[in-house]
Amino acid sequence: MNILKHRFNGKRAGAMLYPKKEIVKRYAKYPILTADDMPFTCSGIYNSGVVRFKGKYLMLCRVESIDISNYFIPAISEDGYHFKVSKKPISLPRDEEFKKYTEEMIYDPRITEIDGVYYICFAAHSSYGVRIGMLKTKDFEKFNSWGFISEPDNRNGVLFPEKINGLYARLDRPILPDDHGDIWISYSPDLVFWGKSRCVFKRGMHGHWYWKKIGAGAVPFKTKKGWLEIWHGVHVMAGYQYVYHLGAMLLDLRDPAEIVARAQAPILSPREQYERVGLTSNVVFTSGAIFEEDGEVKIYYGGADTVQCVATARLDDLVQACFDR
Ligand code: BMA
Repeated sequence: MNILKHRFNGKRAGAMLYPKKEIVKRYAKYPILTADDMPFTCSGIYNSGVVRFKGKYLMLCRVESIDISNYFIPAISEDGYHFKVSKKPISLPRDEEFKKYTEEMIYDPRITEIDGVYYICFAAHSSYGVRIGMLKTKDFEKFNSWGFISEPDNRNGVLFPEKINGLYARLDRPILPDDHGDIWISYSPDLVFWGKSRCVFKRGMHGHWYWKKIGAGAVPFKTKKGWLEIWHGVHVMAGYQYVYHLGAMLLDLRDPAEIVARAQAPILSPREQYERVGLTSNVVFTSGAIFEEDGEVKIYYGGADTVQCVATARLDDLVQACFDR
């Protein structure tokens, strides 16, 4: 008992038994894209952004080449499962500001469509720290830099698909001196100037599955019960092994800094070999989901920082999971 108490740091062990029902189902139990599908030699395909585009599924794959350079490569699919990958990465803006703040790497693209314009928030690493950069495109051929919408250090930027109370809104994660942080929200009248920042969700206490790191994942989806956000939470095994899970929560429709309800357990955790073993072991990490009209949700996620996967769920089940106790 003492050992359990220590391990869970006061959390009552065995407080809840979860039913065997699996609400998120992996597609065919195999990644949908791997390094082999890419047009050049690369070490892995990570967490890709995805959006509907001209009636198809458009994925912006985050790919790391063997010299550890990062690229965004578009891929198109008719059904959301079989993707045809472009022959080359997108051409990135060449202006000095863009080069300066992305000199080390770009990653985790999240695509939000607002009025026919696609905004891609991504993490930009440079010697100045990590910031949230934003690209803008209408056709996924020409990409303009929107500039950098955060100071260092901040990432996991995700733009809401519509204005809330007359302002654009985004989730992000300012990074604290301990190298981690919490999920925040900020607002903007023009996507340039951001403020009214509030903390949405803090990391759990030691022993929770999200005690080490948390961050927004997919673009929030509006439901009757709130904005559904699929996010990631991390705990640490054996003192050093990070384990990335996916969670679900509902944010208030009019004041998304308030959590309406949150699933207590992860909705997806590393289980399959390709989620457990890779460039970074034990990672499921989402940067995008597609909400189908029939209530199915396709959750796209990177497995072990090496392969691109998809899993499906019913929207109703995800919402219900937020309320289950
Ligand atoms: C996060 C991001 C993700 C990555 C994950 C696991 O901090 O960098 O791109 O998938 O770590 O390594």
